[in-house]
Amino acid sequence: MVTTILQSAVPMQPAAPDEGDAAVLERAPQKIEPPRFYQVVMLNDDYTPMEFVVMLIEQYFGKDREMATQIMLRIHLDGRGVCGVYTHDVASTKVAQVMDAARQAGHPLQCVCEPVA
Ligand code: TYC
Repeated sequence: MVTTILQSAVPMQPAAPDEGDAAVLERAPQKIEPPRFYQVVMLNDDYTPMEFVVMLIEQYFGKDREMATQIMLRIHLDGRGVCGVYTHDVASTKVAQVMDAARQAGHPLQCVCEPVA
């Protein structure tokens, strides 16, 4: 047995706690990216009622009626508008919730999330 031969040829010293077979892994330099944020953008269409869009913006983006109406009008006039800025998880959940609510109500509203530049 290898252990026996080694033990008899070289008297073994008890290993210090951090020696012996222990390997020290050096930490690789980490690239830490700043957290990214995503904006939920609602797109205009010719069929979804204005009142329904205002209601969605109030309900899912926490805006009061006046702000929700301004955002809705911006979307109506410009073709798209930002409803809020969130982490990726939250933004994509809101997109799914808004699209669900629109489909349930039979409207073709489209909503996307995109990284903030
Ligand atoms: N353009 C729609 C209308 O005239 C209103 C609307 C606004 C629809 C915003 C979608 O994301 C939207 N009824």
